[in-house]
Amino acid sequence: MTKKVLTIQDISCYGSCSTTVALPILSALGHECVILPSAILSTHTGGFKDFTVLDLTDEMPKIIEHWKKEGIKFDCIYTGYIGNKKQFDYIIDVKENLLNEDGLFIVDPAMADNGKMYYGLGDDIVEGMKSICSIADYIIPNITEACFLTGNKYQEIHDDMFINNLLGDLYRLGCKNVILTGYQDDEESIGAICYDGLTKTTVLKEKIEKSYHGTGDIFSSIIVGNILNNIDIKKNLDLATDFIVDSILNTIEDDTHEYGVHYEEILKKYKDKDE
Ligand code: PXL
Repeated sequence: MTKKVLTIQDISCYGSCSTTVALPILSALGHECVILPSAILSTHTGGFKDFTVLDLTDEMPKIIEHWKKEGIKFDCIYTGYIGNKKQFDYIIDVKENLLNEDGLFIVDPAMADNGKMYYGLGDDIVEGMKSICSIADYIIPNITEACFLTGNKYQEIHDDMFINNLLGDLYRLGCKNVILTGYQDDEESIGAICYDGLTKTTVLKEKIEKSYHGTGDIFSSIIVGNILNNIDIKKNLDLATDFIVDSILNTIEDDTHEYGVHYEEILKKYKDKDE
């Protein structure tokens, strides 16, 4: 059955990330994707100079009030990049008032990578992300975001003690499940781990020495779509990590596309396999 998913994140008009990837991926996985844009940017903030930003903080409560009057409800709310701390209160309002009783609240605290916060984001965004992680059914941080959320020191290679501390600290924020991405137990492999407070489910793939913007947003969109399709977590992690590896391999020869990945042909193959 088609589920109604609300995604709350920015629209980066050019750049293959956030809302512009969530929409096609969630609909390809069979869901109605509704959007609440947090801002409109000419491009994402990584690797472009002089991008434009229209902050939509003041528009958000008006949209939410209209939906309340219309009696609109969602089966899932999935949040990503948020550039203004005031928006966390609106997100909590939407979660409390517009999510069906058995609906899922999923947070990708998209705010950092490679040991650093994204351009222009500071401690207030970390605090806001912590507040929504504490009430989430799933959170999907990468290693850098996980370190900012928990105060652990960032490192590139992750032994068992580092990972177990990180997973425990993330879980203690209050969420029900953690899906940690960018896990590297050595130089050659990379993957993701799901932790539900009891069990760890891990998927590792061969590492490709190239990374692109937007892959975290693509990964999360697939994970969200497949949670709603009741795909078990091991298979979900496996499909999502393979999807990212295939998208990177499909982009690596094109040096005009450094700002994101060519995932569209991979999505088409994924759908064709499904039918
Ligand atoms: O892909 C994450 C992302 C989303 N939105 C904006 C960004 C970034 C990463 O840099 O700048 C605006």
